[in-house]
Amino acid sequence: MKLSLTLCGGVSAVSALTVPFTMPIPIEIPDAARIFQAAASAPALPLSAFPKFETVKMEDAMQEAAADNSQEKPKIASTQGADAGGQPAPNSNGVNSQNATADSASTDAAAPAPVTPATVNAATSADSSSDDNNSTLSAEKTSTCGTPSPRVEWRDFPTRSKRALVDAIACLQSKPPSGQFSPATSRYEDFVRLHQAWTPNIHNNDMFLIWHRYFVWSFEQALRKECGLSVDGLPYWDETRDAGNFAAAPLFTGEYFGSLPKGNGTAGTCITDGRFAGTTLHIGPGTDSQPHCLSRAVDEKMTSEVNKDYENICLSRTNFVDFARCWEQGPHGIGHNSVGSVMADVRSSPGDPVFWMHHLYVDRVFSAWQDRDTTGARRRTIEGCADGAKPCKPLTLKTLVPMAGLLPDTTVGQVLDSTNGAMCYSYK
Ligand SMILES: *[C@@H]1O[C@H](CO)[C@@H](O)[C@H](O)[C@H]1NC(C)=O
Ligand SMILES: *[C@@H]1O[C@H](CO)[C@@H](O)[C@H](O)[C@H]1NC(C)=O
Ligand SMILES: *[C@@H]1O[C@H](CO)[C@@H](O)[C@H](O)[C@H]1NC(C)=O
Ligand SMILES: *[C@@H]1O[C@H](CO)[C@@H](O)[C@H](O)[C@H]1NC(C)=O
Ligand SMILES: [Cu+2]
Repeated sequence: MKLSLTLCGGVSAVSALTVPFTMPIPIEIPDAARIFQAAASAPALPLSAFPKFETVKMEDAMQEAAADNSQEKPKIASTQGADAGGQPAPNSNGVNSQNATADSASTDAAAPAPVTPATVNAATSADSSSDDNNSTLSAEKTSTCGTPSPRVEWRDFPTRSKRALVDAIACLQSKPPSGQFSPATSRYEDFVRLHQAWTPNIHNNDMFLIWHRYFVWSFEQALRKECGLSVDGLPYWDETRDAGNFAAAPLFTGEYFGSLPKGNGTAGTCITDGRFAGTTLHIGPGTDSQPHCLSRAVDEKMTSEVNKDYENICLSRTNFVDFARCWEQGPHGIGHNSVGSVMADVRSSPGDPVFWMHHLYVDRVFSAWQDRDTTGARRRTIEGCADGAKPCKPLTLKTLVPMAGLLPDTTVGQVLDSTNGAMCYSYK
C-alpha cells in the first residue's frame, strides 16, 4: 500500500519523491456519520409526475366483504387511478417465464428497456413435474429454517438496531450498481429499477403479495451480506397505530427516515433531515429516469383510512385472491398514496427508504391472514392467476417467483411459508 508522507525537514526528501502521490485513505469517523445535514439535491417533481397506486375506498371494500359472506361474490368494482402503464386489466405476462422481461407486454411507449433477468437457479425454478398444477404443498415438506428471524413492530425494535438498519440502507445507496439494472446509479437503485421495470407483473394481480415478500427478503439479504447488517430480525411499521397522524410516527424523525412533511405547492417537499437527507433519486418518476429529490407530501385525511377497521375487513376475506386484492388496493395502496410524492409512485416508490418499513407491514398482515387459518392451509395452498389471459394460467406452487439475480429465482411454494422454504422469519 502506498502512503503519502508528511516530511519534517528535508532529510528524506529524495526517497519521498520516489513515492507516487496517492489520495489519502479516508478515515471513518462513526460519529460524524450521525450528523445528517441537508445536502444539495435535485428538485422536487410535481406530484402529478408520480403515477398513483390504484385504491378502493373502505366502504366499497366492506360491501365486497359483506357480499362475499352472503355468497354472492361479485367482481371487484372499478378502482381509482391507474398505473402509468395504462393496462386496463392485470397483466402478469412474463412472471411465469424464465425469460420474464420487464414490461414484456406493456403498451407503454415510455417504458424503460427490459431488465435482463439472471439465470434461473435450476434447483428452485419451476420444473415440469406432473404436479405443476398442484396447489397443495406437502405438509411434511422439510424445513431448513432453524430459529426464524424475528420481525417486530418499529416501536419494539432496539434503538441500536434501528440505527444500524438506516446505516445499512445508506450503505447500499453508496455502493456501486451491479450494472445489471441500468440506469441504476447505486446498488440500492438496483432494487428500485427492478421494481419499476416489473410493476405490471407484480401489481394488481395475484403475484403481488408473494413477489413483494421475496423482494423484501432479497433486500434484507443485500443489507446483511453487502453492508454488514447484523441486527436480529427487522422492524415493520404498523401504520394503523399512526392512522390520521403519520407525520408523528416514530420512524419519521431526524435520526431515522426524516420528516414526513406536507407537499410544497403542487410538488412534494424535499427531505432535508434524517439519514436520507438530500438524497437524489435517479429512477422514476413512473417509468422515467430523471434526477429528483427524495420528497414526501403527506395527506393525513388519507392516512386515516389506513386503520384497523380496513385491515380487519381484508383479514375477514376467506380466500387468497379476495384478501390479496382487498389488501393491495386498500391499506397498502392508500398507505403509499398518503405518504405521497415518491411513495405514491406505483413504479418507483422503493426510492423512498420508508418503502421497506411499509412493505414489511404489508407482509406482516399477509402473514397474519395466513395464520388465521389454524390448520396452516394458507401457508400450503395457493389459488389465483399467474397471467392475465382468459382463462388464465393458474397460479400454482410451482409458479416462478423471479428476482432477476438479486437472489436466485424461487417458486411460490418456497415463499408461501416464511418459516419453511426460501426464507426464515416470523412476526412477533
Ligand atoms: C429464453 O430465451 C432464450 C434466448 O432468447 C431462448 O433460447 C429460450 O428458449 C427462452 N426460454 C424460454 C423459456 O422462453
Ligand atoms: C390440472 O389438474 C386437473 C385435474 O387434476 C386437470 O384436469 C387439468 O388438466 C390440469 N391442468 C393443467 C394446466 O395441467
Ligand atoms: C398435490 O401434492 C400433495 C403433496 O405433494 C399430494 O399429497 C397430493 O396428492 C397432490 N395432489 C394432486 C392432485 O396431485
Ligand atoms: C418548495 O418550493 C419552492 C418553490 O418551488 C422551492 O424553491 C423550494 O426549494 C421548495 N422547498 C422544498 C423543501 O422542497
Ligand atoms: Cu410494489
